Amino acid sequence: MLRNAMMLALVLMPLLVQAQEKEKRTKYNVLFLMCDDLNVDLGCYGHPLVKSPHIDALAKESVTFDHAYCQYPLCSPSRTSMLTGKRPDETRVYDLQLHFRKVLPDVVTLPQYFMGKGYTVSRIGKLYHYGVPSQIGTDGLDDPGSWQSKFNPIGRDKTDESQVFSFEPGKYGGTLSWLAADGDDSEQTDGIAAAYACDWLEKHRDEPFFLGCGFYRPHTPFVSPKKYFEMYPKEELVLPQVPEGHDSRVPKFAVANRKKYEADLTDEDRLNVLQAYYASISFADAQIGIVLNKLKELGLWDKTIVVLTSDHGYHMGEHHLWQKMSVFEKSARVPLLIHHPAFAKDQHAENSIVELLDLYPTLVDGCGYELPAGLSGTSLVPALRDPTKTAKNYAITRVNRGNNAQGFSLRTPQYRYTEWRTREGIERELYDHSRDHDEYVNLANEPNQKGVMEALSLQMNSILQRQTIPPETLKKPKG
Ligand SMILES: [Ca+2]
Repeated sequence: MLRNAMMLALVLMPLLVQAQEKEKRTKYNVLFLMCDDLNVDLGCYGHPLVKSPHIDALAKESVTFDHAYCQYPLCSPSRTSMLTGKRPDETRVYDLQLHFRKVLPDVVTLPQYFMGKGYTVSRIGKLYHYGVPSQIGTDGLDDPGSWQSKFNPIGRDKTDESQVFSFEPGKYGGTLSWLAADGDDSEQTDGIAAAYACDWLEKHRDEPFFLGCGFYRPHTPFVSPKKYFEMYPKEELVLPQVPEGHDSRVPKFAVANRKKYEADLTDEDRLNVLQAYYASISFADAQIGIVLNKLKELGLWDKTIVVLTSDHGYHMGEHHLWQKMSVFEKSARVPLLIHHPAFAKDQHAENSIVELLDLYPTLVDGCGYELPAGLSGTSLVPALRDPTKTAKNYAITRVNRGNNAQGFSLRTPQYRYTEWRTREGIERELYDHSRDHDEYVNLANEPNQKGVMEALSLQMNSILQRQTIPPETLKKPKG
C-alpha cells in the first residue's frame, strides 16, 4: 500500500512541478502606463512634427493599434470604464464626481483581478480620476480597493502654478494654459513619478506585479521644462484648416463643447497652444522612456506586458474645437501600444477597431487566465498574435450634453455614425472614412445614405442592448 502511494507520488511529482513551472511562466508582469489627454500626435502614429522617441521605441517592440477609441472623452468616465471593463452606460459614471462603487459596489476592477491572482499591485499617480492640476498630490477620486500601495507625486508644476499663463486667468485644468518651466524634468510631478516607478520596479522585480503608472501630462496646464518648448519653433507648426461654414453642417450638440473664449483665439494664440501641447507630449515621452529603460535594465522586458495608452484624445483646433468632450475622431481616438513578450513586435494592427474597455479582457487573456464574467470588452490577444487579424470591428464612444442630449457614436472600419438623442428626436452625423478621414463631410442628410445609417443604427443599438444594463433615458426637464 505504502509502496503504491510512493509510486503514485513519484509519477505525480513531475506533473506538479511542470504545472507550477507553467503557472510561473504565464505570470507575466503588467506595466500599465497612462498619459492624460494624449491624442495620437506621436511619431509612431505618423505625426510629422511631434518628437516621441521613447514611445516610438516601444512601438518597435509592440503591436500599435491604429484604431483604438475611448468610451467617453472625459477622464473619470473613460478611466472607470477601462478599469472596470464596462461601458459608461453600465457604470453610470458620466461626470467627474460620481464614484463607480456607489453604482457597482462589488465590481472587481482590473488591478483587483490581478491582486486576486497573487500579484503585487500598486498605483503611481493618476489611474482613476484626479482633478488636474487641483488634486495633484492627493488621492483624487481613487478606488482604494484596487491597490495594495500607492504614491501621489507632486512637483514644481504644482507649486509654480501662479506662473502659468491661462486664457481664463486662474483656471488651469479645463482651460488652455501653459508654462515653459525653469528647472529640469526630475522636479516636475511626472519626473518624480518616473523616478519612484524605477525604485518600485527594483524593489518588486522578483514578484509578479501589476504596476499602474499614470502620468499627468500632456493634460493642461501644459507645463514642461523650457527645452521641450524649444523643440517646436512656432514657424514650423501647422494649424489645422477647417472648411468654411463647418457648424452649419453638423448638429449643434456636435460642437457644444466649444468654449466661448476659443472663438477669439488668434493664429498666434493657436500656435502657442500647439507648441505647448507638443512640448508636454515630448516631456511625458521622456518620463515614459525612463521607466521603460529601467524595466529593460532590470531584465524584466521579456517577463512584462507593457500597455501604453491615454484616457481619450484631444482636439488641437480641428472642427474649431480644442481639448476633449467631442465624439469626433480626434477626441475619441487614443494611442494604444501593447508589448507582449510572446507576441508580435513592430507591427500595426490596422484592421481592428478596438475600445479601451477591451484592455481588461486582453490583459487577463494575455496572462493566460480565463476571462471572468461581466466584462463588456473583447480580448485583443488574437491581434497581438497576428496584427493582420481583425480582433474586433467596432467602437462606441458616448458623451452627454448636460441633460439636453446623449451622443452615441459608432466607429466601424468605414464609417463614423453619431446619434444625438434628445427629447424631440434624434439628430445624426455620418462620415465615410474611406474618403473623409477628417470628418468634414457630414453625409447624414444625403438621401442615398439612409440605408447605411439604418444599418449602423441597428448595429449600435444591438451592441448597447447586449450590456447588462441598457442605456438610461433622459430625465424630464424640471419645472
Ligand atoms: Ca483626461
